[in-house]
Amino acid sequence: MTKKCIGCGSILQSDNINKDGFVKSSVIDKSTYCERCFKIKHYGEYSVLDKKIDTDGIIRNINSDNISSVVFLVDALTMTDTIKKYINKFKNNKYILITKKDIIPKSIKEKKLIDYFKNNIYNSDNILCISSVKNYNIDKFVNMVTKDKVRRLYIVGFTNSGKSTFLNHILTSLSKKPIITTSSVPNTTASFITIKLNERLTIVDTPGFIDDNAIYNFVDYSSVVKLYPKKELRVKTFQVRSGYAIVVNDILRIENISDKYNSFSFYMNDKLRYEKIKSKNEKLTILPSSTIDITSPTDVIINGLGFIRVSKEGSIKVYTVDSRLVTKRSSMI
Ligand SMILES: Nc1nc2c(ncn2[C@@H]2O[C@H](COP(=O)(O)OP(=O)(O)OP(=O)(O)O)[C@@H](O)[C@H]2O)c(=O)[nH]1
Ligand SMILES: [Mg+2]
Repeated sequence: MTKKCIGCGSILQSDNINKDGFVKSSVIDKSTYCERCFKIKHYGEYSVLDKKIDTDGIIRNINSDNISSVVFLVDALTMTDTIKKYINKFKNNKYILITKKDIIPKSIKEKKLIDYFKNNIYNSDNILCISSVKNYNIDKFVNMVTKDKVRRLYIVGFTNSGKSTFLNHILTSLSKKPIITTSSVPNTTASFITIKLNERLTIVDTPGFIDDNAIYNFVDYSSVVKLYPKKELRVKTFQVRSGYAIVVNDILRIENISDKYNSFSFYMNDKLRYEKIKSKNEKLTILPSSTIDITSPTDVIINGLGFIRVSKEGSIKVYTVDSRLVTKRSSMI
């Protein structure tokens, strides 16, 4: 009989060490986790899944389950337009959860995030902000789906949006064990993980979608972990005169190339190294760049890092590891 890893959903196997679900044949009978999950859980090792996630297959599968609802999780720090396309692929009854509220500065109120989402990404009455880490609004959401008599709920969304962490917190709140593996590298969950919460409600965790334009495609995984904020971030604001730039670690350079001063507020990990330099200093100019014209307050999103609010009109030049990371939206704040 096939047995699944309770941490990531892979079928346990001893044939190929490089494939998902591997455990040594000597321990396969008594194993509940695959080797990769065991390493992540016990040693914090960032082993990466060697399997391409079949996003279309996942969506087809869920859409064919007509008694189901989906809850789409969105990382509050990386809300981009791409999300819209994915949400629209689901035909089921939908809920939206904006996750990781605990890392967003308290000055950005929940209503602001939700209104922004409704007006710019997807309009729905079923949107909540949550934090699994702070146990914020998790019960409210469970009560909502219980009231709506949802029988099967799929947790979907991009990788790292916090799906498995969220399900673990639901399990904990019901005095069950938080068994699912979570990590800050992409593709932690490998396959569907079905958990019957009670006679009425079954929840299914799913593998996250990969965003081709996110930072984890362009830097190594240990950097992904370091770059992302772990706690409520403190906004760093710089007044930047013409001919000056701000450099962040070895990953980002933003230059004011217009003739007036501008103001850059960084909504990203404040523990990174921020440095104001003159534009003639060539630091990081080796990276690909793009020029952005700003006509009204704009958020420049660096997909997977956070965003920079640029408050004044003018042109800026953004250098980072790949130009595909860079998009803009009218400022949320
Ligand atoms: N600060 C904060 N971090 C969170 C929260 N929820 C999840 N995380 C972190 O986000 C990272 C990704 O979490 P996962 O639960 O593994 O994400 P996932 O959506 O299941 O990812 P895949 O399985 O790859 O699709 C981990 O480092 C979590 O600790 C939250 O509410 N607040
Ligand atoms: Mg997961």
